[in-house]
Amino acid sequence: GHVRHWWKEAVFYQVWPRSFQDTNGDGIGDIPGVIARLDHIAGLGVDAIWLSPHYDSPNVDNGYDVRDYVSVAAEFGMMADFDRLLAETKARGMRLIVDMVVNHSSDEHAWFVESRAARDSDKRDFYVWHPGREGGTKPPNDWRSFFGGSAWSRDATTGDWYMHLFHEKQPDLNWESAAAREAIFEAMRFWLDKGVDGFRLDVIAFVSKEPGLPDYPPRHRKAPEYYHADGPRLMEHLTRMREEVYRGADKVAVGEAFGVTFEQAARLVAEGTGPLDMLIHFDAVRIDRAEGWRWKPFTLPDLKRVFSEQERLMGRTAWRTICLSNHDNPRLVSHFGDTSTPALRRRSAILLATLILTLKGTPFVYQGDEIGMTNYPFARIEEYDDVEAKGAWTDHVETGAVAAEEFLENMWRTTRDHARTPMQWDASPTGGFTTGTPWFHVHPDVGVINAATERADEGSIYHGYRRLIALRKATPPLVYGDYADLAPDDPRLFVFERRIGEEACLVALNMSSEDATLTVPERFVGAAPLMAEGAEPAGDAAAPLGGEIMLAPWESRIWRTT
Ligand code: TEU
Ligand code: CA
Repeated sequence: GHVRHWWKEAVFYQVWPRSFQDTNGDGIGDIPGVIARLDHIAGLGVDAIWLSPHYDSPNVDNGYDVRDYVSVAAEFGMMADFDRLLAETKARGMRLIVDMVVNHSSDEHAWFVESRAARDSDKRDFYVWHPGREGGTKPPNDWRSFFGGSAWSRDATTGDWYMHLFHEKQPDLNWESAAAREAIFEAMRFWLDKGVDGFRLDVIAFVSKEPGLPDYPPRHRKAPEYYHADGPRLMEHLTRMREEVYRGADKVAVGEAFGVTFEQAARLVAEGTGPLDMLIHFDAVRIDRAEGWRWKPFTLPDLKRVFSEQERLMGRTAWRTICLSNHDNPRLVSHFGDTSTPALRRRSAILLATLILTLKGTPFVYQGDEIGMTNYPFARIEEYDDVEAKGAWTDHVETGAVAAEEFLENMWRTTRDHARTPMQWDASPTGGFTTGTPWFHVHPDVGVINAATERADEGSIYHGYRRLIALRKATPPLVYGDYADLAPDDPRLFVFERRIGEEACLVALNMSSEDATLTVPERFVGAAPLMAEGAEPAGDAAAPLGGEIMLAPWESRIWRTT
């Protein structure tokens, strides 16, 4: 079985500080705001917080462009505020991990300012510089930025080109340089020395670039993330990071695994030997994604197959996360649930909570999903904030390749901006997020969907999360149990078991808007109900399990062998 670790048993809650809670009326969430809302987070029973970037940044990519790795953004507060956040988090029995964005920095980072100044600058090799093709006028290769355009920009000072897999204001750091690596590691040690419990490592699989910087191999043109995530020195760089930064401490390293296959993941997080502890996978959350911003339909069997494949390839030798929403993806209930009526929204949100808290892996809850926040009704491109949305618009609509209407339909389904509207704390027009003008649109449904309403109602989504988190903690098979899908082809039901020897749980979720019949596997006949949400009639839920049972639309149930 799996070796026990705190981070395998923990439930994480992600805070995206810009939109969490403002305390000084400037319309921007801040660290004192996170502190003010710690009881909301702790009230769920979560164990750890992942704080999205809190560093000084020009905010081209909302903090994922770091100007100074050992600072706190002025708009978020001061270092003393961060220290207080850490202390107050620990005082509530929770841990805190911070986001490290070290595949790239901001172009305004002092390292890059120095690097670009001259070819013989001391920091030249901190970044990836290359002369252009065709007399320097064309980029060194055909790599694309994930935010649109080429992955290379020509710098006027020397005429050389620098690489940026994201925005041109996010130059890629050169992990081939020992001095650059050491500078990165020093910044990481600064936060560990303060007492943070580890890192979420942004696009960490991209740090090893293909030597010689060739054009994309043809098979990788459509999804270059798989190419960038498979550089030849990735394992070496991460192993060195583990040794020099973590130094054996029981702190967690959560890698973001954009472009990492399950086979590769099994090596990166191999129990006991992998340089990382777990990875945030994209296979499920991007199940409905064609390339980039394009949406494509999916079926429930497609989604279920992801988790079976993961069990097959990562099985008992590598740990994983369950992350079906974050600041880069649509709202959980809009994405995978049913928002057609308030009752179905509530029921399907609780079903999705059940799913992420009972699948195998460490669950990540994203701010606002615990109160059932939904996608924002973006209509025009001007209403978006995200650099990714704007870059895609430039590449596809402004070039005439795609009609505006088609683009906007797809973008609405896939945009990261859904996750970035302010937290809805109460029913007031700014949702209690700020007393000033919010930096980004407050969702028009704030009068109905907000934390105050949720906390006052025992049957709410918030309390559903709270009960499920408690249930998970009290039920070992839900943490360490093996995973098996019991009805992989069923188009409506997601039915799986979690098992440690004779001790097992059966989870049955009706992920459809129609009734569905569950044929109870022999070994679960007589099992005791642990949880029932949305059962009709409610009385049914208390009976021991047997024969066939009917699940109402978006009903979720859990049983345990006795
Ligand atoms: O995101 C990784 C990433 O590349 C995708 O998740 C991204 O959302 C995009 O859709 C790719 O098409 C991480 C951060 O989570 C994200 O917020 C940053 O913008 C990105 O890295 C760059 O730092
Ligand atoms: Ca503020």
